[in-house]
Formats: sequence, C-alpha cells, structure tokens
Amino acid sequence: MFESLTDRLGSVFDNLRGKGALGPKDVDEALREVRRALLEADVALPVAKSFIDKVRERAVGQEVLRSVTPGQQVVKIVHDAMVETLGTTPAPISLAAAAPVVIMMVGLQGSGKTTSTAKIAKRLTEQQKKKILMASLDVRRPAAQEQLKVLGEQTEVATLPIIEGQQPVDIAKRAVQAAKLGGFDVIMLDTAGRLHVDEALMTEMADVRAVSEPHETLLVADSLTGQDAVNVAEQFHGRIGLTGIVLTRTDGDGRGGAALSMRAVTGVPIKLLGTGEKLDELEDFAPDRVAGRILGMGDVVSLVEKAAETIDAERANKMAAKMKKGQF
Ligand SMILES: Nc1nc2c(ncn2[C@@H]2O[C@H](COP(=O)(O)OP(=O)(O)OP(=O)(O)O)[C@@H](O)[C@H]2O)c(=O)[nH]1
Ligand SMILES: [Mg+2]
Repeated sequence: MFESLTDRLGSVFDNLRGKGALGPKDVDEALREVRRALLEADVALPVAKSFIDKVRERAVGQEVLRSVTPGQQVVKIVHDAMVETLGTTPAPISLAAAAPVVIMMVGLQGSGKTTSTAKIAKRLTEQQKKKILMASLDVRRPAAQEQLKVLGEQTEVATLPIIEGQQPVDIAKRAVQAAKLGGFDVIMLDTAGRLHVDEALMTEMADVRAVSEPHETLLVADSLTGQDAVNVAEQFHGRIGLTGIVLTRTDGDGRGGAALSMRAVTGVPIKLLGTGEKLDELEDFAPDRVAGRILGMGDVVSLVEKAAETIDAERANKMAAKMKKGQF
C-alpha cells in the first residue's frame, strides 16, 4: 500500500538531504515533487492543492535550524501536515449507545462489505465480549445472505435466519426485533452494493437507515479505487451521513491517495483497515503510522522523531537564552 508515493517522496527527500540551507526555490522544487507524487497516487486535485498550500505556508519563512538538515525539517512539515489531513487521532468504532447498537455497512459492489462485517463482528466478540447479531440485507445478489451465514458459522457469530423474499427494510426491522428479544449488544447490517452510486441504492440505504437508526454508518471502500473514491464517499455522506470509513485491500499495491482524499473531502474518519482476505486481517487506522508509511516507513518516521526532538531542544534553548536576557 502507498508504495509509489513512498518511493516518490523518498527520492525528493534524498535530494534535499544533502543541502545545507533551504531557500524558497528549494521549497518550491520539493513541493512540486510532493504534488506530483500525490497526484500520481490518485489524491484528488483539490486535496493535493490544499495540502501543498498548507506545507508551503509552514515551510517558507521558517527559521533554518542549525541542528537538523533542511531536508529533515521539510520531512517533518510534510509528515505533520499529512497526519493532520488523515486525522490526528485514531477513531475506534463507537458502541456508546443503548443496546442493541446498530452498525450499518454501506458501499459499492465488491468493496468488501460482507467480509468487513464478519471481521468487525469477530473482533468485537473476541476483544470486547459483545454479543453480536449479523444480518444480510442483500437481496440483489443470489447467495449473498448465504455468504454471511457461512461467515457467521466460521466466526461463531449469530446471523439472522434467512426468510426468502423478504425485502431490506423488513429484514432490518426484523433484525432489530430479534436483537432486542435475544439480548444482543450489537447488530451489524450488511447491505447490498451497486456498481455505481445510483438513486435506487441511495433510497434503499436511506430507508434502512430510517428504520434501524444506526449508531455507526461505515462506508467500506476499496483502497485500489482511485479518484472515484472521493465522489462515492461524498455522495454517501451527503445522502445518508457516514460516521466512519473502512478501507479495504490495503494489502494490495494500491496507491493510498483514496484514503487521503476521502478523509480530507468528507471529514469522516477512517476507522479501520482491511489487510487481507482472512477474517482476522483487520487493523486500527493509525494516522501517524499511515503517514509514516506514505513517507517511507521506518526510516522517515525515526527521522521525523529525531528532527522533532532536536527542533524542540533548540527552541527551548533559544527561549531560555531570551529569558536570561530579560526579553520576556
Ligand atoms: N486482499 C483483500 N481482499 C479482501 C479484503 N476485503 C475483502 N476482500 C475480498 O474481496 C472480495 C469481495 O468481498 P465482499 O466482502 O464479498 O465484498 P462486498 O462489498 O460484500 O460485495 P457485494 O456484496 O457483492 O457488493 C472477497 O473475495 C474478499 O475476500 C481485504 O482487505 N484484502
Ligand atoms: Mg456483500
């Protein structure tokens, strides 16, 4: 995941690392490369633009510190801006509502909704000892409900019994009833996808939402989708209101731009990452770790940490010197 962006920025920073001082020309040269890298990684144009503006504003005119190289300074600015864009704090799934708490999974066809439903149910069962009921509202694809039933058996999570011919809204109502009667903590509603966002899908999602009043509405999005991911996220968010994003297939050679763009455009936090087909291949989304991945994994992260330490120390020294002179 995010490999091309990583490579790209890696070579930019290699060029910068050799320099002693950083003029405005250097900043612009570096930012041109960063911008190109973002666009190549399928980051949406407006997102890339505002990201670059944010970085430029911070980089130009910043005092050159003696103890870190200009390259390190820029790495840190880009890294911090990226963490901010991705979301500064991790956002776990919230169950802070009256039981049964409803989690509704939405997204395009094949994005990984059903798999992610089972993964989340498994995790909440194992880690939080929650009693979960999964229900498939997918009456479009033959055997879709059967697929969730099988996943339920594999994960030992209960699934709502299938009633042939029942429609999504009625299945949702039945799931809520069954969960109340059965003393379940959480209901996970797995919905049907479409190839594209269309009116029929949105109406169906809005109707299901109205009867089940989900506490979490999670958009499941394939990290391999490029520019279109932003439109999909915007449309779902505008119509039914999202509380989080689950980014799947991050184990593939996706280019990472989708994550950055969806978060920046909708403001909806990315909550979880799907990292494989297996049911325990689910990870918390940690913005600083992902930014580190985008910027070049371990070495950049430790570089940033070192830069931060020396920057802090140098600032503290300057401050102390000023105080001594009675300038405060
Ligand atoms: N490598 C990888 N494969 C995944 C991941 N998540 C889901 N898949 C695979 O993607 C395929 C589609 O997943 P589903 O969960 O059925 O997708 P869906 O959104 O429910 O699909 P529809 O119900 O047809 O809209 C399956 O083969 C999954 O195993 C992931 O994080 N990594
Ligand atoms: Mg499905």
